[in-house]
Amino acid sequence: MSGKVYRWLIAAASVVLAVALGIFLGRSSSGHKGERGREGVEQLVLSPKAHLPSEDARWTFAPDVPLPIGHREQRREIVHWTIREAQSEIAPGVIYDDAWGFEGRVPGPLLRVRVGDLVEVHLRNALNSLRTHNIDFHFVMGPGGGASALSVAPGEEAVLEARATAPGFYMFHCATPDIPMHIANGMYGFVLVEPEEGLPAVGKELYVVQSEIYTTDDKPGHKSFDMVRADKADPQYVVFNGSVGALLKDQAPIAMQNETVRIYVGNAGPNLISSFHVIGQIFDKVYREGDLLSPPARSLQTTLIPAGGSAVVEFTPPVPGTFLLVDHAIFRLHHGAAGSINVQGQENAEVFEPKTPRNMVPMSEDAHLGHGSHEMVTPARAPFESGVHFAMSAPAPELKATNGVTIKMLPGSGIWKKGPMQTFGPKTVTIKAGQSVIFKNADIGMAHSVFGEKGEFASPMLAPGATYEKRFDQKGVVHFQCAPHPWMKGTIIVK
Ligand SMILES: [Cu+2]
Repeated sequence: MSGKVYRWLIAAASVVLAVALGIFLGRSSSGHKGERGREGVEQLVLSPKAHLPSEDARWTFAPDVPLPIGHREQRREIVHWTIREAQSEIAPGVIYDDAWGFEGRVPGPLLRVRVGDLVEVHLRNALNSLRTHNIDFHFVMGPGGGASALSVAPGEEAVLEARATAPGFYMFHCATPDIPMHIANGMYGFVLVEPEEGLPAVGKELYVVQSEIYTTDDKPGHKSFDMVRADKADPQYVVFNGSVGALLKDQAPIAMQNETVRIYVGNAGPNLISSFHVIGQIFDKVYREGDLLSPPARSLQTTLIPAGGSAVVEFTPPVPGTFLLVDHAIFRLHHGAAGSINVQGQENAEVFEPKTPRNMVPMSEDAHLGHGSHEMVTPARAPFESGVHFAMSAPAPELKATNGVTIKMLPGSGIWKKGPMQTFGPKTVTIKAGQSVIFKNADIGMAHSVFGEKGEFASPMLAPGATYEKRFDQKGVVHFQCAPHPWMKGTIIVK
């Protein structure tokens, strides 16, 4: 056989082999798709749009969750939302001037529909908005999740019809350039698409969204968006439901002992991944990443929630108490990442029994957050549980510095509450140029810091008992505050 013929035969054989392989792969991939595909989804038979009964969709603001739907026929669910650019109180006394929100709220609404429903969204942008906005719905199978179809200039309205083709707990957000900025400023919400048979009934459902806020300092008490910090993923605040303390104290949701609590947890980001944990609980079930089709994970302590994603967690508290929601990337506590749930019921010593009188329990490292950092332990144990430990004590006599005055962080400063509260004591001091101020952390079990609001100075984090001294040589007025607790403010007058 000549070399030429030989090469021809090889080429012909290759073609035959490739065709055969292609047929084989084609068959096996179509067979594969038929067996698995989008399991539980591909069987979905869509009722024609024209025949669907219409109704106003059910949606709520956090932390509330719309009532369950359960098994029913497919429907047309009608939503009317308006986007508003507004201000929002992101921490007590701190107003954020770039709060843009669906229905003027951060986080935006939780919409609840059933798989197979047709969602008819009417999106309006308020006339006094300064920017165009839109929505990218993660539950929508279509270009941009509907973003360009729903793009609305100030005063405009747009309408989109989109089918909920798969169950899950989905984020939606504005996707107008600069997209990260629009998300960082609060333009997000969630859609719960129930499976055909609904979800098992539980005692309490909650809607919680974690997010970061990147702020620059403007006028006193006012902050606006800081692109430099956002680009570096260096948030001033990490919060649940839009602001520091949105789920604390009298705003903490109430649940009942032995009744299952289900939390739909969204992570709007825009940068951070959440290590979501509830202190003093084990999750019975976690629908990881909002996957409502696969069997849920069981007995988890902490679950990861991607930025732009979600999880659905359930736990059944056997004893009463206050239970903290945290991101267990735990330094985010310093930035506001804490919420709580108050569980009511009877003590059950078979499950949990403190053997030492609580007021005398030291801040031990075997407490739930055993990271050896006392300020971490405190919020979990004392202030939220009883309120006793932080009963305001009379300020001790001033410590006299040799050449200056002392300002103390008073007990209870780190726990925000409505009404008058102790923070710095005294709040205002007058000194002579060249004198020092000694800041002493006199709080119990909680770290604080202090910095000049115009960047005049900044202390490190001060553990309880620690002091920080700063000399002031220039005449003038210096406003200062605590970094993790922005409601702690004071003034130094240098004469
Ligand atoms: Cu926007």
